Amino acid sequence: MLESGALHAGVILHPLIERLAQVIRQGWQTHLPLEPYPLPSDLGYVEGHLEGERLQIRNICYQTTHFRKLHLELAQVGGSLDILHCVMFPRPCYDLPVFGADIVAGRGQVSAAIVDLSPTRIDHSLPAAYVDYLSTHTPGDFEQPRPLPPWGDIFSEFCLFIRPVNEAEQQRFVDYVAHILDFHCQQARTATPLSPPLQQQHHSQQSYYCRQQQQNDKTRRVLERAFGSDWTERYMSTVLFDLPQL
Ligand code: BLA
Repeated sequence: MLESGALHAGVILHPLIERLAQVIRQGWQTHLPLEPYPLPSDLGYVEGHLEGERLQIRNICYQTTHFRKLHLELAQVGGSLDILHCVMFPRPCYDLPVFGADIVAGRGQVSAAIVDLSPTRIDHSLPAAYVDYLSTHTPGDFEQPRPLPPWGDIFSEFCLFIRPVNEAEQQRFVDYVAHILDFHCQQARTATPLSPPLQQQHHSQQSYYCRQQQQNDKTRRVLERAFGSDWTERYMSTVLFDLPQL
């Protein structure tokens, strides 16, 4: 495995993506007892062609006692579009939200940076410790907040979705993600299993989260242009947003 966040030997991604990938991997390695996650063997590193441009994807995946899947994906389309995608899916037997982050950078400009701890409770609430932490560790104002798409009803009231306008905002985004990731890993380490009826509820909320994310047409379109619709459907439903098992 490559040691840096690099996609492939010699391929450099947008600096914000390289920085965040490093923060995420460091956070996982510091706080969580990582075990390998068996990805379909042909989907760890994939390459396709998008309108003549190469689309490369690298997946880094682990599991732990509390997380069914920790997934970091780095992608580059030709020289023009760099993507970081990260989801930490808890096992549905724990009262833990879904950590998710996405960065899309095109031609040096970051168009989207999003991070959230998304509720898995049936009433869409977050555990009190999360509400306390997120209410008291706000990231500050950003110049260009972005509206959520219709499928974004899965996100919490604390979701941060912006177009960072300069280096200072990019760094503030990375620092914020680092803080909430550390907090989340610490919370997870002490989580104890829910009663079976509650596990069932968390299971169905996680399934809803995955079904909604699969409706992101912007992700689907990039993948379809490079790999076709059958491959994209399989990839989105088995690698990006597979439904949890009970
Ligand atoms: C937006 N995601 C996007 C966009 C692209 C991708 C091209 C449009 C950028 C923009 O509107 O500025 C592409 N994202 C990808 C691809 C992958 C990816 C190809 O992850 C993977 C291979 N998306 C997620 C996760 C979240 C997420 C985990 O995968 C949030 C936790 C959010 N991406 C997200 C949102 C948008 C987006 C909310 C904006 C969608 C919109 O405005 O319609």
